[in-house]
Amino acid sequence: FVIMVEKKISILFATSNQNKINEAKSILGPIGYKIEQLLISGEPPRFIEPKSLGIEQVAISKMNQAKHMLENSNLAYNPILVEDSGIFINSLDNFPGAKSSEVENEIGIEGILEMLQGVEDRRAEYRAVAVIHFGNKIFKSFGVWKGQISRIALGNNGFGYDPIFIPDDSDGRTCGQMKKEEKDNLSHRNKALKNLSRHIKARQSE
Ligand code: ITT
Repeated sequence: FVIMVEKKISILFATSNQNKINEAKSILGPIGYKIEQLLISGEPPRFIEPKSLGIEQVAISKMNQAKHMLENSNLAYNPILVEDSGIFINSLDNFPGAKSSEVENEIGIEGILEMLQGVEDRRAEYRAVAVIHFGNKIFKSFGVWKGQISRIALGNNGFGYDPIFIPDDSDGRTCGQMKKEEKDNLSHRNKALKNLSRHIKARQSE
């Protein structure tokens, strides 16, 4: 008898954030994708990020920069993935948004908790924009994960704002307290990447 082995689609993820790579692997791995970090001379690409324009524009800019870096290289026709994401806090007018990684480095999650001291409205959402260059086309996809900012940081799992983000569609724990698979099944990154995979599948059956 014949065993059909479906070939995995290999995608290069242009990011310097190892957590994003790990999450993309566990989200897309089981549905037929092989995710690898894009390295140029052994280094992840360093992007100039126009943060003031918002995460969608940043993601598009990262894609343009990645394609430019790979021009004339043997990777020029490989599927390339980029992603930009952040946390948007309601009562802070969507701060830190596109600036989430800088703000995390500057004031940390404790700084955010201080800014929200005495604030009743704890609503926040994670957003991700993923862009893929696949088969000479660019596809873009969004993911939103709604939740609340906790009063104290709890749990060490995940990364970034996870210890202070309580998703609305779970049981009241922070993402920092959730198992990796629990977060990866619900997250903004899951929604954005699963959606992209639908674009890819549609493209393949064209
Ligand atoms: P690249 O630009 O190289 O991909 P980066 O970490 O700088 O890596 P972003 O500019 O997209 O990526 O910043 C995303 C930041 O948003 C991230 O550093 C966290 O502070 C926050 N963030 C995004 N998704 C998150 C998640 O799932 N859990 C916790 N924090 C998250």
